Amino acid sequence: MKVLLIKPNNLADHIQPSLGHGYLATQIRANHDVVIHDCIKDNTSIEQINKIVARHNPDIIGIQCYTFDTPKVYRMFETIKKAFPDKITVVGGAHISSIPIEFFNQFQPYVDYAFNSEAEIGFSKFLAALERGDKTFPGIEGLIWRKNGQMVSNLPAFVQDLDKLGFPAWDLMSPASYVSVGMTRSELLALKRQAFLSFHFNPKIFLTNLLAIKSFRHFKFFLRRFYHWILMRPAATTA
Ligand code: B12
Repeated sequence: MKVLLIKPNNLADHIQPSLGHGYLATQIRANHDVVIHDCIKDNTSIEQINKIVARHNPDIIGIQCYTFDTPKVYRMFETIKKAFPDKITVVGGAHISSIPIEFFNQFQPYVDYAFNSEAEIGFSKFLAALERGDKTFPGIEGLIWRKNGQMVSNLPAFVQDLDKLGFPAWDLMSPASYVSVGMTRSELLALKRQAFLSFHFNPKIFLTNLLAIKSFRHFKFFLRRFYHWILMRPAATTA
């Protein structure tokens, strides 16, 4: 089966490969084709998502969802399902792990399946069951689905020996491609620190930061740091 894992676009100032997708890909790639698409890195809008789906033509589309992603992810699934009703849609991530049933309910009718909590164990079994045409999903850890109109939620399983998981599938996420958006981890940390210091103490550093801006996205990131600093400032002055 072909699986497309998507990280939704969002305003977070962390632009990094998704560890969750990387670990999932490692578990399933021996038996399935896997593509990981990061909408943050590639700046993919909701309107553009069907082009990505059409380009890769997967059987299954999985989207990672944090709570603050929820409205966007809902619209992404809606857009995809309306254009590709036969494709299987799956959601996972921190939000669904915190309120699994409510969230699955909220995403009807555009999401077919969801995973509660860690999915390394359950997701591989789920794909194997789909391949066999077995829709009873016996004992598939963490799976949430509808059975005869009723919602069914399996208990999640947690990996005991993390070393057995191997490494995330870095080659499918191409960490080097993240450099072009100006957000390596070291740059991010350096920028955070410099931005914080510059607004506090030194207009020269502020200017240096401004001059170092490489792209419009970098500029927007810089503005967000400034905004965060404004939010932090009252607490910092009272401390
Ligand atoms: C490390 C980390 C980060 C790293 C990201 C690491 C990465 N590149 O993936 C950094 C520092 C970049 C980060 C940033 C942010 N984070 Co963070 N982060 C974490 C932390 C500590 C661990 C997450 C992790 O990597 N776990 C290991 C991986 C393997 O697990 P996972 O990503 O959850 O994926 C598993 C399952 O969720 C599931 N799954 C995930 N996606 C999918 C998709 C499908 C289809 C399926 C089937 C399953 C599935 O299977 C995966 C494998 O088991 C968690 C806290 C926690 N203990 O979980 C917070 C956490 C996830 N972060 C959180 C937040 C809020 C953020 C930010 C929004 C912060 C900010 N203000 O900017 C940003 C958003 C970044 C973004 N780009 O979207 C919140 C999310 C809360 C929520 N309810 O949604 C958490 C839970 C912390 C908290 N308690 O508040 N984060």
